[in-house]
Amino acid sequence: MAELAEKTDDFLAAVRNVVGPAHCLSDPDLKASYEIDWTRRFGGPARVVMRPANTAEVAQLLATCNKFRVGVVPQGGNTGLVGGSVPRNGEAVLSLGRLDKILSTDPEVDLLVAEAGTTLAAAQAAAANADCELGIDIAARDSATLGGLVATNAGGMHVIRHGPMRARLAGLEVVLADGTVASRLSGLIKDNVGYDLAQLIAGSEGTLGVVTKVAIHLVPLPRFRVAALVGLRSCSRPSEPGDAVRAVTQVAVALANKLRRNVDGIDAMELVFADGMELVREVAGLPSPPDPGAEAWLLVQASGATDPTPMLAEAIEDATGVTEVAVADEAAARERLWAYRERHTEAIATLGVPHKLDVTLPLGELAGFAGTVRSEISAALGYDGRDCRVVLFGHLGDGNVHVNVIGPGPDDHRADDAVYRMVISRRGSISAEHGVGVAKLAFVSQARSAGDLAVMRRVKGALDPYGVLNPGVLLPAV
Ligand code: 2HG
Ligand code: ZN
Repeated sequence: MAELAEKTDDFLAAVRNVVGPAHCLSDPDLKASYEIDWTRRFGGPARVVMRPANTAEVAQLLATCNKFRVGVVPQGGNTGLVGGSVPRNGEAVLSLGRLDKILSTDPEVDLLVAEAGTTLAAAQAAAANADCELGIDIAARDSATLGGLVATNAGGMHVIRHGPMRARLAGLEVVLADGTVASRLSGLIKDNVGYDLAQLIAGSEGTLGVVTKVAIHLVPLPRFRVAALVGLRSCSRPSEPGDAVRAVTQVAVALANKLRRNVDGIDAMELVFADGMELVREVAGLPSPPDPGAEAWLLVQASGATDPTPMLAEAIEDATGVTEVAVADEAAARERLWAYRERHTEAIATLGVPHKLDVTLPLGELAGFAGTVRSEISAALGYDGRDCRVVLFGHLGDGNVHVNVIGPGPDDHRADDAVYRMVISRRGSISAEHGVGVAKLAFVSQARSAGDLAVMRRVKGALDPYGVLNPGVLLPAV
């Protein structure tokens, strides 16, 4: 015991030596905000919170943690929703918040290079100054950081046009568990010399290294951008609970398919349902949407060098199930339409601690899933499910639906398990864009083949032999 205390003292002294006492937080009040995630479902005590100022300090800190065999949880804006960026049991938190400099923005080669703790909003602003954009956007843009977006391979609103974060990634700098710094930031599109470092790290959730710099491909700022919020009704006569949701989801999927075929430059297609709309309007005090009595709304956005409005209007006009439409081409008006979709997360948080089940379904399975997910959750919870609420919304264009379940306690996995089982049986993915974290560990071995998992474990073992990087995240214990 005395030996352990001595070791801990030595470890803390070594950390203080690297970052200075002001950035080595061990006071419980100062550590508190780093120890719990945004949902309040995940978290635990941190041994210490380390706040390095640059790559060299990150490298020294990781070498120290490796030497003392102390687990490290990298943390950016702490907007993760799967428990992957908060400590579980006495790990050291490595906060990247001070690495927040934009290093270059070059419209000639369409490249932005920034430190990993830069917020997405700051990077977006820098890109806009150069008449470009990043091609990636999420509602948590003001807090979420580039390093976290890479580590989780975040998705968001524009995946259908520009792909997830790994598709935006032009290179990175990463620090390995032993303090080795590996860097590839040239941003060249054709650069085939061996393994792709950036792609290996993207989606590795802090288990292979800590991202310290990120290079992102930019896209030119489009001259025209238009958003339309489309009210939808299915006109079905439901006989079973869930039939109405299934029917209107089918209407939305059919409209999305039509838009995809007939409108150039679609950069988002998002779906919200009547219950979520009502909640968001109440919590955020938003005005009536088009057709306030609609069963669902599709928010579609298109952009390009020519005005996409006529093409969009023509495609929507005679589509089945469309009731009323609001169209906005100017930025502030577009934001007002986006608020109905983007403010779902905060509105749901007012109901309690949500279970956030971020899944993808093949588009042909989406309506069936949406129609039955509530009854499957009720069946899994039995009597305990009587006060449970389920809110669905998401990125319809890529089949990514956010199932939010409010009611079960944080450690009650019955609803989660029921939803993941449904997703696997429908050939979907249990982890669409938020990552696996600790929330989905139990399902990783069903979602990946044995060979696939063996590769992941060997890569992990080679880069982090003592298992200090984000222990307990992504890879289930053997
Ligand atoms: C979004 O699409 C985020 O807004 C959060 O991925 C999803 O709150 C959620 O469930
Ligand atoms: Zn999302």
